[in-house]
Amino acid sequence: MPVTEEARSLLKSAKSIAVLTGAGISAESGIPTFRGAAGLWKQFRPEELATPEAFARDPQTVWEWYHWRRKLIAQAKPNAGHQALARLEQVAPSFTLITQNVDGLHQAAGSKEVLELHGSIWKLRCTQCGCEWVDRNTSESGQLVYCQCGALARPGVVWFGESLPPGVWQSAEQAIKSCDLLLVAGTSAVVYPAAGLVPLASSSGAKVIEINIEPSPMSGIVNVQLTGRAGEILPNLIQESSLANL
Ligand code: BV8
Ligand code: ZN
Repeated sequence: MPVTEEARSLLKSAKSIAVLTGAGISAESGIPTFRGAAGLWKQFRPEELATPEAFARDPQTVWEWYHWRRKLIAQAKPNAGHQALARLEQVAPSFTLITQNVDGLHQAAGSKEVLELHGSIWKLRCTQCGCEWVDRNTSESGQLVYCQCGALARPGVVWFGESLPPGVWQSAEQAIKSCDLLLVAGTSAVVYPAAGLVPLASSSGAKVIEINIEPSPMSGIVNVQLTGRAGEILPNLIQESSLANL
């Protein structure tokens, strides 16, 4: 699907750009999405794994799932979609990247400021003393990890029923309310409150461009729908010619 002239001119005239990404932008890096045909949730059910109750009930199983995902992500490289957004951050007058992903691939592609709404799979948090640290160890055989205080550590991600990190959420909302262009790439837009950022942008007066291989529940309210893979569309959209006036 070619990038339309309308999308190019919206990007060219944008003064403040916000981007919201989901698992679809990492699909071309080999990381399974959650709800697609081969999605992670097909083999598992989120309620059984991505909730504090699941971890309290069976920490070993939940941890083994995250350990399996950490090993997979550790092998993954950022793709052209991640790289195009890192380039856009360099040239846009005002730019905020908001992601639902926990894989860290935007940072690996060179994005400097990334708002991780759902935390990071590379962070661990103590279940008792609240200590949080980066842990990139994927060699162990999925053994549970413990904090220095002796309590069990958990993945530093936001599970269903848990609040998003307050500061991160506020910054994301602020960026959405003040942007004049929102790019939404690779999200099924079914998880809230993250998905609510799309109508919030639109009601705040921004134009919205959706990049997805298929329609989402938000497709009805976006200004431009670019159907195709983010790894192809984003570099095409964010090429020099579109950035002339940025
Ligand atoms: C909360 C953990 C309450 C980390 C995840 C209304 C308001 C508030 C909450 C709710 C609400 N309604 C319901 C809720 C509860 C719940 C929720 O939204 N449930 C849904 C399922 C109905 N929300 C919550 O529980 C949130 N917490 O609000 O707490 C609260 C409030 C105050 C005080 C206390 C409590 C927490 C939500 C976060 C849950 N954690 N993951 C991890 O393990 O990863 S969610 C999970 O889904 C991932 O984080 C992921 O990021 C997220 C969204 O999925 P997507 O990224 O969109 O991925 P998906 O596979 O779904 O779609 C991929 C898309 O890409 C598809 O559209 C596909 O077509 C496209 N695609 C594929 N390939 C490509 C592509 N596009 C382009 N190119 C390609 N190549
Ligand atoms: Zn501790």
